Amino acid sequence: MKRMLSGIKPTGQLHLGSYIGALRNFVNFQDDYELFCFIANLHCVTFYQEPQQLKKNLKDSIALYLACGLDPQKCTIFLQSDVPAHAQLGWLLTCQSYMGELSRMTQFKEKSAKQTDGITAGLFTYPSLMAADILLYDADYVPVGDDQKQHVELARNLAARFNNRYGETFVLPEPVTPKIGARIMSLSDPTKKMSKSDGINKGCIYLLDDLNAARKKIMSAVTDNLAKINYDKENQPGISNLLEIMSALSDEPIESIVNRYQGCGYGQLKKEAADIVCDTLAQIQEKYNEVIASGKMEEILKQGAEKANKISYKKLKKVQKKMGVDIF
Ligand code: ATP
Ligand code: LTN
Repeated sequence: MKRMLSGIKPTGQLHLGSYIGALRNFVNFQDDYELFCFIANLHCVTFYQEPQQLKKNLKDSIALYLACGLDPQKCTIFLQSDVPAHAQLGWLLTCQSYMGELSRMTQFKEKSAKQTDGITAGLFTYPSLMAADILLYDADYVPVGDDQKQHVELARNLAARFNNRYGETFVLPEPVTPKIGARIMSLSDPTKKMSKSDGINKGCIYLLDDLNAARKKIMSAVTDNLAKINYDKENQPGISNLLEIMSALSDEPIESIVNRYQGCGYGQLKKEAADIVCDTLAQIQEKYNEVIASGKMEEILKQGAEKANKISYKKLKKVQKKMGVDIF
């Protein structure tokens, strides 16, 4: 069975973009791959996080992993900081990474441009830690949204560089992005990615949003004045985004939705989109409440970390031996 690994970095609450672009696909993959899913809490602290809020976001995202259908019997779920090999290999791979390649990372350029109170070294070296997350487990595939593809490609380059220098050590990973929904756009500005950095903005639907609030966000989504329903990302980004959301959540092909809506108004399309989104949120939220009440999260993470520690420690030792830092 091929191995697959992915992580989510809950610096805020998880939203519809992270669900459609990533989380939902992890659930579909867990039957066919040996899947590792972790919460990237070390990645969260590249800029200041209020500690109590961070704790809450981390707990919520584990509960949401389970609520969305990840099954601890089928996949390994853990917290990154419970597995020390991530930070250890992260350092060794930072030492294989060049300033030039890290400076070219789009996410670094975007996030550092927005940062007003100091850019941390962690924000800069973050992709080397992400490479360690992936390479420790010999993951063949890494399911991510569009914005993370470049980081997975860097992990692949670092793996190849290491193998060349020290001999065959790492599997070269491949990013896997969904055909529909790899980049869900903001409802208030469909030229930008839906993102939790939108805060309480109308552009982002959080998985734990009140259903009425979520419905209002869809009903007030920015569209255009062309008065036709087409999938045309360039000229009709708002309508195309709603079509992608509907198609991803209902599994109905985009063309079929477009055909059903010929001659209809945007209000009708938005209403169906809102119904589909609210149904999805309602199901997730019901399960989320059950998971929180069950009190099982701690044990699930403990078992996940045990398995992850075994695999990753072995890999770390192998790397240290090859590099000559381990002497006996
Ligand atoms: P944000 O930009 O909202 O801060 P992020 O990408 O930094 O989000 P995560 O919550 O860790 O942080 O993202 C988890 C996964 O969801 C990643 O694989 C990412 O590519 C994907 N993802 C995030 N936003 C979107 C989006 N708008 N559309 C599709 N996929 C997304
Ligand atoms: N960088 C990712 C989260 C992340 C990840 C990973 C994803 C950290 N380590 C390893 C896939 C594989 C993000 O910001 N969404």
